[in-house]
Amino acid sequence: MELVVGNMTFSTWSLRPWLVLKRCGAEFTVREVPLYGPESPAALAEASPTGKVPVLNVDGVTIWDSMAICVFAAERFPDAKFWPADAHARWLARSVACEMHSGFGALRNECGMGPDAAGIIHTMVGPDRAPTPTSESVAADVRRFVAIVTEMRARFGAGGPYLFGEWSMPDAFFTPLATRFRHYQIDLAAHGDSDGVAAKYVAELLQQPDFLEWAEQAVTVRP
Ligand SMILES: N[C@@H](CCC(=O)N[C@@H](CS)C(=O)NCC(=O)O)C(=O)O
Repeated sequence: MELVVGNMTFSTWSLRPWLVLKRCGAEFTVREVPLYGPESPAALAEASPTGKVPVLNVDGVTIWDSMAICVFAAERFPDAKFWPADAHARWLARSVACEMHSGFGALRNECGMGPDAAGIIHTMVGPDRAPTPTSESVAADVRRFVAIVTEMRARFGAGGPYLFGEWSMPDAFFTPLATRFRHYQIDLAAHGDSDGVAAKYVAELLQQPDFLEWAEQAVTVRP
């Protein structure tokens, strides 16, 4: 299996399937296609039917889209238990992962990773940006994140430190978001996280051994 990713320092979509494949112990190689360079359009067109990464090359098939790759991994590696065993938790875990996949647009757009209009490159692996005031749309996204974490941790979090207790698919989808909170120094307490549950969860995501491995590879491969 080959996972084709964007720049590991800032390709948030690429991080998710990488975390999932690491988690299940799959053997896979990684090929990094540099984004935003003069050579990028041709390299992306060669690597991916959509011109976007990540894609996974497996059994002669190219799977595109991070969600499709994660669903493939859950199917191919059922012992990894990427979705919670409890049915209610599982339905909600899917809702959370899908909401992250298709939503949180203000956070994505206004707290972006990669080069911004001024040429500053924002990365998932530091250094952090000076805190800046958040727009109302970003604040709404942050409040929504805090609400999800508060509810799911209270209902399903007893078995471990992750969103549904033990590590599951939503944790892969929220890890890039955790890096945005860190990089843009967004204070979750100012967005409804009065008891610190969401901040604790974010810290947990940022210290996952697999994420730390990604971060180390990211700066080694492309400082
Ligand atoms: N929904 C897609 C989004 C993929 C995506 O936007 N990838 C970015 C890199 S993080 C990309 O390939 N950008 C290149 C471009 O748009 O030219 C997924 O989940 O895989």
